[in-house]
Amino acid sequence: MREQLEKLKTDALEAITSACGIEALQDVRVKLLGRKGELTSLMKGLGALSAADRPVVGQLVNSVRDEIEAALRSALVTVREQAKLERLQSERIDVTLPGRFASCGSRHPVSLIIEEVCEIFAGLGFSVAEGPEIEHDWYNFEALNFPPEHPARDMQDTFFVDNDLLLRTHTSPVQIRTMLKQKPPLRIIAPGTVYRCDSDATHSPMFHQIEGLMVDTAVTFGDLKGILTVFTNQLFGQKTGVRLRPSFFPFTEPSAEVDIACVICGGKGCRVCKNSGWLEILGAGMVDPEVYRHVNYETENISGFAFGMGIERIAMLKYGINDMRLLFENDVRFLRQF
Ligand code: 2NL
Repeated sequence: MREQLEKLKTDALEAITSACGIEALQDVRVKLLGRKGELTSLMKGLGALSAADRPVVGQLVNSVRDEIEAALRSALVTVREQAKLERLQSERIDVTLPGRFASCGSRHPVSLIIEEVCEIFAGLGFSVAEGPEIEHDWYNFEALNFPPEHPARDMQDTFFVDNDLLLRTHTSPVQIRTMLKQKPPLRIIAPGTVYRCDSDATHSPMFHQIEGLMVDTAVTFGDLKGILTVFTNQLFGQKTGVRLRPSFFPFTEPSAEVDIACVICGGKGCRVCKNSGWLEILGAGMVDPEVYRHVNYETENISGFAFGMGIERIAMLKYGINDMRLLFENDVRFLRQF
């Protein structure tokens, strides 16, 4: 029996060493130590031994069983470690690879200026008004006192959809529509896309404008100058110089161009201001009574001013953009800078 035990031990340890994998080790355990296992059967034979041999062989069986159990335990640890190493190897990631970037959009400089101008005028009590981009001749020209033969009405300057319909050439029709719906007092600004049949290095057939209108019982040219000075100071800085020059528009009388001291040279004269020290940024004036007549306002007791500005020009001056085409190419490398 002693020899049988020795052989069983040697075979068992070899089986444990050569078993690969957790399942194979489990099979070995069952084959040796299970209810019908080899060692278990041997232990059942102990009863047949003499009373003298029984404790000695019994001890031997116990020590063989302990040895086999220890060998199984350590083999299991090794196999588990191996399995873990293999898993880590197969799941290995290269942390030095560059990541996948989620690219983020940004606001267009034209949108940024529209937003900023609307904010400034909101602070002065103006609300935003909007209207259609395809307009009737009446809202775009007739109501604004453009004479029938005015050059702006020419096919060469305006995109006509048909005889009466056109792409609006300014946002003034929005103000005409508002005045037809609403009686004074009125304080609105109208931002939006406008179209003119013109395309070269400094003109785009599609561009953006903001116009403003204030009508009340006693609005003066002084109010116009005050409001527009507050506006230019907020947009370009508190110390920006402002001046008004006489001008002409069919829809205002008197009319003026508004200049600011050149934001590039501060008024000394440079290429951007063509050595004048001034930049034209707005057109404005007191609303012509002829416009009030078209929208059925009582001309006797009311007065008001209106103004208009091109957004692309303001964006170029404010952000130091030297070519207007950059605003329409939508190159993300350009747009991301704002
Ligand atoms: C400019 C000049 C201007 C207006 C727009 C206006 C609108 C109504 C009545 C009277 Cl409904 N005037 N708008 C007035 C003066 C100038 O725009 O240079 N725009 C880019």
